[in-house]
Amino acid sequence: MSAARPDLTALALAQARQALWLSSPNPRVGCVVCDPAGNVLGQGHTQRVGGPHAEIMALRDAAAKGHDVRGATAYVTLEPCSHHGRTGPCCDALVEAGIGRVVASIADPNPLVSGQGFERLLAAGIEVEVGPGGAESRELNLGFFSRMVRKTPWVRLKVAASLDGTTALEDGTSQWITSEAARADGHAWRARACAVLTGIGTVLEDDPQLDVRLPDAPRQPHAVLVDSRLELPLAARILRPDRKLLVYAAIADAQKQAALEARGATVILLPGPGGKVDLAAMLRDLAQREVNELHVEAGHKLNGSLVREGLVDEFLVYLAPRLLGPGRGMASLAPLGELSQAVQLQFQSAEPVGPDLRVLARIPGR
Ligand code: AOF
Ligand code: ZN
Repeated sequence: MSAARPDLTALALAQARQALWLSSPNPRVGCVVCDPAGNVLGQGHTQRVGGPHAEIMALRDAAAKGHDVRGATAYVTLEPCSHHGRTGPCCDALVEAGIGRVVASIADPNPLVSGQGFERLLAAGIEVEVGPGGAESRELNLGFFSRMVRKTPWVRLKVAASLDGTTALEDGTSQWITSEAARADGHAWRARACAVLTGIGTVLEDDPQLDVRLPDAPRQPHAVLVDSRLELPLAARILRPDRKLLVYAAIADAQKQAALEARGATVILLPGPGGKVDLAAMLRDLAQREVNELHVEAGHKLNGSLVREGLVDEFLVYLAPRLLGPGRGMASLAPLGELSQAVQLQFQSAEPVGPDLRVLARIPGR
């Protein structure tokens, strides 16, 4: 067996990245089919949910170019699927096409597939190698892996703050702390999420739309609202006929629920302690609704609850080069008795975005 070529794995990963805004809740997968000499015959990536997977796109691309793929190698960034989901099994398509060898980055964590895809390929006499590009593929699909393995979405909390950590003035004024460039970058992070979450406090104060306003965004993430007492005004901009809105409440109000549902929203009752929504249960429910990456843009109170309950995996923080002095922080936490009680994070990256800085930090081990 010849060694897997890093350049072809890199090409398959580049294909997978093209599905970043497109394929959710399906994973972002890329596939490159090449001849034994390494010449690329076809390539492709996962399409919209319900559409073809990466392998099918690559095989179609090769066919459209008139290439014979018998005996060819397929580089694919996830284990080819073996199940009948919304589409047919990619394994069967690879076998039928006469592919001789598969280099896969990582096993599919979906229990319907995991391991069985490789077994089916091996049973058909196809050579299988697993591993090249595995870490990159997992990172690109951290929401999909989280939903499949932990049964909860990957939770990314976005805030815009001054350099001294203030996210809003005492009266709630927060528009606009960071630059236009940082706001556009924030939209790109919304675009990759399956859903954008906020709280009723933010809706009543700012009336946000929480959609993606970028010209080339192929789909809109769902909107999710934590609204314990169902206070959402029927005229709120988050409530739109063309977009899915999930409202999590703690207290039943049949009349209000009916009014919201008549406008297309889905109301879910998940009461927790203190008349508030059970946030951990909400995340489990969102995972069941196929939410991989959850993008949180909320106020300091809901942020604080999510952080205190250990439900945030990653912080996406835009820092503006200005000082605002005392005001609201990123997340209201109880005062610490000692430093050892701090929420410990690990920096992933820090990059300039226009005049601002974008900092990514993770809870270690997530
Ligand atoms: C692949 N290649 O490009 C992707 C895969 O409902 P379906 O038929 O679209 O199947 C969705 C499942 O297929 C998904 O949960 C994951 O296990 C796998 N995704 N598999 O071979 C791909 N996107
Ligand atoms: Zn597939």
